[in-house]
Amino acid sequence: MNTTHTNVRGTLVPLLSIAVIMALFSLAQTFAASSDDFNDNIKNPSKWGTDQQRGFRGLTVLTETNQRLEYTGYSGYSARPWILTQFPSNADWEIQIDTFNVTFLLGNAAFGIEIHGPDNSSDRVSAELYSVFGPVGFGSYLTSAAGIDGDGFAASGDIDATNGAVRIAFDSATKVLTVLYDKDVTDGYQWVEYGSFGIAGAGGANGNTNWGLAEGDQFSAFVYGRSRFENPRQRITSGQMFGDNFMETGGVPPKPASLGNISTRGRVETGDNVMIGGVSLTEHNRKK
Ligand SMILES: [Ca+2]
Ligand SMILES: [Ca+2]
Ligand SMILES: [Ca+2]
Repeated sequence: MNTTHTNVRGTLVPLLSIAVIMALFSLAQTFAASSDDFNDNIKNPSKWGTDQQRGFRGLTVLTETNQRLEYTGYSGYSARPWILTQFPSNADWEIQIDTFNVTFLLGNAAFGIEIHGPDNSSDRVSAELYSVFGPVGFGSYLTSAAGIDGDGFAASGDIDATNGAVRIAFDSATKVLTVLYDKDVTDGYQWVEYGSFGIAGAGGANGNTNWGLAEGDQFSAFVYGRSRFENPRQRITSGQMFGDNFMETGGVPPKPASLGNISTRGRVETGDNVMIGGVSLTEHNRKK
C-alpha cells in the first residue's frame, strides 16, 4: 500500500507541475491579444457582458447578426461591456473596432468604443464614427468626475467616412489616451491620430483630467451605439450602423477586486442591478 501511494504521488506531482506550466502558458497566449469578428452570429458570453441601456431604455439594441455587431432602433444608447480582459494602468494597451455608419437621418448617431476609468463610471474616453444630419466623421469625448482642463473633445471634421475604424491607445508612461481613425478599412489600416487626453493631469492635446490612477488599477472597455433623432419615429434599421472586428492587445485577466468599487457606491446588489445602478449615476452626470 505504501508503495502504491508513493508511486501515485510520484506521478501526480510532475503531472500537476506540467499542467500548471501549460495553464500559465496558455493564459499568456490567450491574453496577449484577443478579438471578436462576430462571424458566428452568437454573442460569446466569455467575451461580452450584459448590455447596458442608457437614456431612452429599450428602444435600441445591439445584435450580433450578419457576421457583425449591429445597432438598430430609435433614439437610445446601448453599450456592451467587453469582459474577457481588462486594461492595466501600468502597461501599454490598445483597442479598436471597424465602424460602419450610413444613418443619414435628422439627428445624430454614432458607433464606437469607450474606456471606463477604474474608480468612477463617469470617467470615460470614447472614440466613434458619427453622423450628424448627414455628414460623417470621427469624434472622441473625455468625461471625468474630477472635471476637465481643455475641450474634452476631438474630431476629424466631416470627412465622408462611412466604413472606417477607431482605435484607443494607452501610453502607460505618460498616462495619455490617444484616439485614432482609419477612414476606410477596405484598403487595410492607415491610422490617423486625431486627439489625445491626459488622465493623470497632463499630456493630452484635447483635454486633461486626473482619474486618480493607482498601481494595479484596470480600465474596462465597451462597444456602443447611440442615436438621437428629432422625429421619434425615425429609426436605424439592419445594415445602417454596425461594428466589426473588435481587437485588443495588452489586456489582462480582470481582477475580482472591481466588485469593491461598486460596493463603495453604497449599492450592494447583484448581477444586472449593479450595472443599472452604475449607469443611472453616469447618466445623471452626463446630463449636468
Ligand atoms: Ca460570436
Ligand atoms: Ca465579421
Ligand atoms: Ca484604410
